[in-house]
Amino acid sequence: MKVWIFFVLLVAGHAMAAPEPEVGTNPVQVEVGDFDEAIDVEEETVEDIVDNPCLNYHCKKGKVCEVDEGNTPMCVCQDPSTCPPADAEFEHVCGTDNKTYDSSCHFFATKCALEGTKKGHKLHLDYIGPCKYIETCLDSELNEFPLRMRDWLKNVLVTLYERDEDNNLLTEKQKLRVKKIYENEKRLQAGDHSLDLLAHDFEKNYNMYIFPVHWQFGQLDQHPVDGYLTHTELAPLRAPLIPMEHCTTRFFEECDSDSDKYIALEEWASCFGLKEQDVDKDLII
Ligand SMILES: *[C@@H]1O[C@H](CO)[C@@H](O)[C@H](O)[C@H]1NC(C)=O
Ligand SMILES: [Ca+2]
Ligand SMILES: [Ca+2]
Repeated sequence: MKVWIFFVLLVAGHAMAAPEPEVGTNPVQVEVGDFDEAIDVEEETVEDIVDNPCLNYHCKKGKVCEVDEGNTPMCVCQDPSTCPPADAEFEHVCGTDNKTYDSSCHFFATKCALEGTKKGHKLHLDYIGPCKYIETCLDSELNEFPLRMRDWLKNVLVTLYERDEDNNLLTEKQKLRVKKIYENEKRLQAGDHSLDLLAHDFEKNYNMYIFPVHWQFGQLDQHPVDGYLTHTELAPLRAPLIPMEHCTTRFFEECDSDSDKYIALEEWASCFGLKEQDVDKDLII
């Protein structure tokens, strides 16, 4: 799972900017773990002493394991100064406080220190890269966003399908679904299409977009798998996109139409233009 959000991220850089998905050249190489406040991604190293109580003791992002006087492991906030220094600008991240942090490690360590405070609760990783001025998203531009995003999701899936040979990027069930899209001769090939053409294609080939929209939701709905996306779950998609697509924030904000801070599958499907009767949680396979 991790590998594949990673893959999608690599594709993300190009996708919406240039519709031909390409892999491997995007500097935004952020693993999904970088956004995960809920689960730990620390790996054990061979040198770890066997009876180190911190071995296999998992702490969430921003915390590290330490033992207390009774040799009991516990998670404590990481001192940001112990984070590996960032060697490039693309490692910087921008917080929802519009402050640039050297790396996601620095961000989560800082957030941890604010735990329990209102400020800490509100602070999230907003996007990848240093904070910058992001243009206001106009209503007319907001409507363009799902047009390009849908087309992009479809192209990402087709690309994954084409490269799947031995990589197992898609499950067998997913492959069956994508195969139908891939083999459909009416499919709009990836390219730099006008918004009119994208809108026209969505109308004409509506069915080809149903699965990609569900698929992306399933990719993100992981912690926990409950049919709702939290801010953290949405981050792997949202964070690399914001610096390139200035409507990203507004789009996902408005997608939460009942403003409960979660994007339910129904809300997600509806903001991508799917009809209510086509929302099907069994498509998340
Ligand atoms: C966030 O910070 C950037 C860079 O410092 C600045 O250009 C931008 O205007 C700020 N945005 C907001 C909403 O304050
Ligand atoms: Ca969830
Ligand atoms: Ca909601």
